[in-house]
Amino acid sequence: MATYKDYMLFDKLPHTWCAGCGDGIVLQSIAAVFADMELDKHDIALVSGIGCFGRVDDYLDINCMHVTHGRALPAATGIALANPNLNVLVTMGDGDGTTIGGNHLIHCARRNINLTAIIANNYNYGQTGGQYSATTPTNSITSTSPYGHVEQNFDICKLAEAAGAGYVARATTYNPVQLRKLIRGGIEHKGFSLIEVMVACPTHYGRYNKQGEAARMMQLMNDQSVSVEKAAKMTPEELEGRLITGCIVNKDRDDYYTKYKRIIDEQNIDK
Ligand SMILES: Cc1ncc(C[n+]2csc(CCOP(=O)(O)OP(=O)(O)O)c2C)c(N)n1
Ligand code: SF4
Repeated sequence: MATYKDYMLFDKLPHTWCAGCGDGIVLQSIAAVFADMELDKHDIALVSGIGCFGRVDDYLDINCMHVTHGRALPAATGIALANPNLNVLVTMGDGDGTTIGGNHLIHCARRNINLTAIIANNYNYGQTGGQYSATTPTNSITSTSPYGHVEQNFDICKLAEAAGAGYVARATTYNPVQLRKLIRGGIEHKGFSLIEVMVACPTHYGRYNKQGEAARMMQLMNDQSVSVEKAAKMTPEELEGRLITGCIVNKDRDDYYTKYKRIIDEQNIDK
């Protein structure tokens, strides 16, 4: 039986992430899902953008493409449309996926491209020194908001749902068992799927906001978490500041390729 180790490049270790960074937990979870699903390496394509989390592809023994910051989704869209049989994954930080690349995110969801986007949300630009991103919570401190962040932040899951994503889920690195289940659900879903993973960046976000060491940051994210089932019985006021975890949206809608093919077939257009 395959294990996560079969999908890893151990000769590339030790990794470059800081001690306590949550990115490694997500990396291990992705590799474990490949093993759980017994995926053939040739049937997987993973595209990542630039950033700390973007480095996951360095350690995976599968077909990977490392592209420009913010442009992982368009590159992955090309791959998914050229070969609809591939399991296409896209790994991005919150800066990559929702800030510079936010436009691609909403259109990928709207078009329902058959791929799985995994966004590691550490609330800041980790790789470049902890600047604020589109998900940085209001009032929090970053290297570019030393007096407190004035902007309102995106809720990534709500954004994806509003843009039409058929599968939307959130997990934290405190609960890798759930994370694995949700990533698998995303890969099995036909159409655009998005999994937001809350990860600790103790080096920047945690330090600026006095959240303590990585273990405490993970405890904090778990304390903030509330399951989809419990959240359904809570008021908007009670949900203020909470992280809803689990599978938030799961509905079928024809993905782009299927719909396109049907139109071509129905009109008997010469391919
Ligand atoms: C087009 C472009 N703009 C800016 C940068 C500089 N840059 C590299 S990584 C990064 C932010 C990374 O933040 P995020 O995507 O949240 O990932 P993290 O490092 O936090 O995992 C930026 C701004 C770049 N490489 N390319
Ligand atoms: S800077 Fe933050 S996100 Fe980047 S490796 Fe270090 S802890 Fe992780």
